[in-house]
Amino acid sequence: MPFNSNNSKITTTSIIIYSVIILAFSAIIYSCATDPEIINWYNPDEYAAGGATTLYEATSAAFSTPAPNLSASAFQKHMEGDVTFEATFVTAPAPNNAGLGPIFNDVSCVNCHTLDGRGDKPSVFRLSIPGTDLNGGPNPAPGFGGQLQDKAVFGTLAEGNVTITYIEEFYSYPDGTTYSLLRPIYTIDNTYMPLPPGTMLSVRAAPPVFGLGLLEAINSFDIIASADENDNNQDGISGKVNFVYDVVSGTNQVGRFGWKANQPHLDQQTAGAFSGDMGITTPLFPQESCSGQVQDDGLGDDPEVDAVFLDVTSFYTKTLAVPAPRNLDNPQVQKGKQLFFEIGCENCHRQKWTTGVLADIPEVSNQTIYPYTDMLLHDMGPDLADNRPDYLANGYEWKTRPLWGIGLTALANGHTRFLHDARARNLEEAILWHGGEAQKSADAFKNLSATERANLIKFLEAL
Ligand code: HEC
Ligand code: HEC
Ligand SMILES: [Ca+2]
Ligand SMILES: [Ca+2]
Ligand SMILES: [Ca+2]
Repeated sequence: MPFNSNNSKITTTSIIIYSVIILAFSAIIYSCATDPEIINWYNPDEYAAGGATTLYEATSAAFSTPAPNLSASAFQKHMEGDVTFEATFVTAPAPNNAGLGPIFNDVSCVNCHTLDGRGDKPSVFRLSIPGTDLNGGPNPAPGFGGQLQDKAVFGTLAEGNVTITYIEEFYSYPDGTTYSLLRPIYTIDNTYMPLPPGTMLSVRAAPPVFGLGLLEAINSFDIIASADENDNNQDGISGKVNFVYDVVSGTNQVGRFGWKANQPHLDQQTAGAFSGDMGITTPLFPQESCSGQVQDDGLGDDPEVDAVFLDVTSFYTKTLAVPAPRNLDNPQVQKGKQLFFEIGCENCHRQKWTTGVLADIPEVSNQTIYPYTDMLLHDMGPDLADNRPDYLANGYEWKTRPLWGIGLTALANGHTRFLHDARARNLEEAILWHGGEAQKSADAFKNLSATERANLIKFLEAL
């Protein structure tokens, strides 16, 4: 039927009618939302936290299981990546996995990413001096580069090591309940040559590596659209996109991975780990991390692992299953979830996204997911600050961590250390360290009753 003015009039009228109906419904929903007795915070859809990649078994393998929807060939590739992720590298010459070092932080991916989950202590020590490199990234410290390698192969010196001292500080909630936090103090010792003046240090623990293909599949435009750098909506939250150098395209792209969103995609994150953390050259980073320094052996460096090895390792991190939440129908969990929204946690830990298309991986494409991150940088205040800029992230800013699977950390990783440097001994301490843009939210948490705080933690433990 052709369009005519009469037709559009009908359309206008029906829009008005629909609007009235929608308004009426909204009013009903709103009145429910304000009544804690009536509202139901249970939505069974949320069990599928990773869409079709979700794993519905809460076991110690919760972080290290292939996505159940992988095709036969994708599964095969994933299993090859499982082997390379666990491969222990050794000094060359050797028949397999040779090329470790000359300087490094650890010998395999899995040694830091325990069971594909998180480390219980810092394992990577980023360094830089004021200024930026040619691409706007951290300015390498002369003689040390962008990272302090605290281990070395025979005949080479480690660049130094980081000593951690914790000071226990005691506080109390407004209701009188006491708690303590461990404030870390970092010192760089035993450097193989003097550190350049003004060297800045950022200490980081290994985050979990499941669900990351989904996060890579989120459309850049959606992330950019959700930023609010100047806090135009005046909610006190000014999420900001990091734009970081992409060695594949030679352009700056949306940063997604690392505690400061300093890596644009998993291929580069993985190649960066081989290079910086293990001293393994790849086609993406064909030079040793100590290239140009006094300990550079001057060898051509091959690369030590080829494009296929790199690709399957990266693919592995793109295709691990996301563990499903548990007990979402529990009344205390529902109350905790309501509080999570009410005191503003969800303003940063954004519950829901729909992924776009990740080339060649339909399994993570077009999925509805519940990662609880906005993928953006936030000022987290002076207590969490590392005072070391990383591309557009300043010394106070960190990327909102995804919270999916976080309740399984004890079961799957055998510890409950959280935050970028693993200083928090449990979920409660992780919240209590929040400052800056999250100060209001953290204060609201402190002002809850003990039962409400416990319910909020129960909700996190259900994720
Ligand atoms: C020495 C310890 C260590 C080793 C070895 C290591 N990693 Fe990591 N990994 C880390 C740390 C620490 C971070 C956070 C880095 C940052 O914030 O800049 C990280 C971050 C990551 C991330 C980003 C996760 C996220 O949610 O943002 C991925 C993916 C990853 N590593 C994969 C690997 C792979 C693959 C290997 C082996 C090639 C590897 N890692 C080796 C410690 C390590
Ligand atoms: C302003 C944004 C913001 C708000 C609001 C916020 N968070 Fe966070 N959250 C972050 C960032 C950024 C990190 C990572 C900080 C770091 O590691 O130094 C984080 C880390 C966490 C962690 C540790 C995650 C991990 O992987 O180690 C937990 C748990 C957490 N937040 C829970 C909460 C809860 C509960 C609330 C509400 C009381 C909340 N957050 C409010 C931004 C926010
Ligand atoms: Ca090497
Ligand atoms: Ca170095
Ligand atoms: Ca805002």
